[in-house]
Amino acid sequence: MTGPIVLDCDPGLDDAVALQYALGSGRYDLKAVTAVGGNAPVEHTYRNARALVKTFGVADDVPVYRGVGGRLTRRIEAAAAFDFHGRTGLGDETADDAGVPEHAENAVEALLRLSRTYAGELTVVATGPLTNIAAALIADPSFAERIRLVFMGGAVAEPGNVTPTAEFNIWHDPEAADLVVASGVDYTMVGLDATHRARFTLEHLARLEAAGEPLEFTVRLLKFYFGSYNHFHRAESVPLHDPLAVGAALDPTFLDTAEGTVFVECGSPLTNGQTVFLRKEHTAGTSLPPQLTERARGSQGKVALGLGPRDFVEEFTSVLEHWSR
Ligand SMILES: [Ca+2]
Repeated sequence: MTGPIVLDCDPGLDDAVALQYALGSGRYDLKAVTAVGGNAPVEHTYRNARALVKTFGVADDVPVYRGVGGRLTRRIEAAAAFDFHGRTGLGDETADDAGVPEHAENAVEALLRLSRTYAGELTVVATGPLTNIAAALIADPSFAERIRLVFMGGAVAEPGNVTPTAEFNIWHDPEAADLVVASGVDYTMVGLDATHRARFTLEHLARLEAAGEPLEFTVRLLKFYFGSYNHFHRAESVPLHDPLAVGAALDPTFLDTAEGTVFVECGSPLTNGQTVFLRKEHTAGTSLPPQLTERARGSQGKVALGLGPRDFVEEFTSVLEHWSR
């Protein structure tokens, strides 16, 4: 069982099944879902998140908070991923959020409050751009000392998925991401080096289809995801980006990680949003400028460089196969 946890997400097809996985496993003490703009603008992701807790039967148990909207990064045009995640952000689904409570408290306020209630225990799993997390750190830098952060995003040796060097979540708000990894927060970056290897295949999908009615919604989401992925990347299987980050928050053996420092490129039109990883053991010998070397000494985290010994895709499929609400 995890300690208290918040899912900060931008649903988003893989955010949706990541949430369902967390609920289905029964091992996540989910205190809240916070919505952030990314795959779709925050108006959509907030509605989608509320529709998802309703669909998954936890609308009375798991409050959903709206992100602050906008991004720290103002230099480049906001870009949602409607072409990949569909017109609502959830494929062709109509997000039915009727009756799900709305809260005056926003996502940043909720994150800060929960970080105080569960100081030193709270895990935040971020599966969208890091805008909400950065906004919480700006409002209260000591937020960094009270939480553990596991985020899906970035790439080290793997090419990017939105530009040749940048992964979508980081590229969408690079300044936010850089602020977060420089904040001193205890973080684990689950980027494309790991998620591109967590491949959910048509055989896995067939197992969920065999479960029938309880998984019809999930199977529709995953089929849309397969369709988008095949259209854009010519692949016959899909990476479980966001679910893997949720899985790793509970069991780090899903990942192969290394310790070190992440820097986010925020100045180059070519490599904007690229994550640059300096391994801990290379910190002393680096020829980076002194201010970056100093930062490397002061803010280190874990970065997934591949998959670990435990098979996450099997775990994910097996949890969802047994889904019932
Ligand atoms: Ca996401």
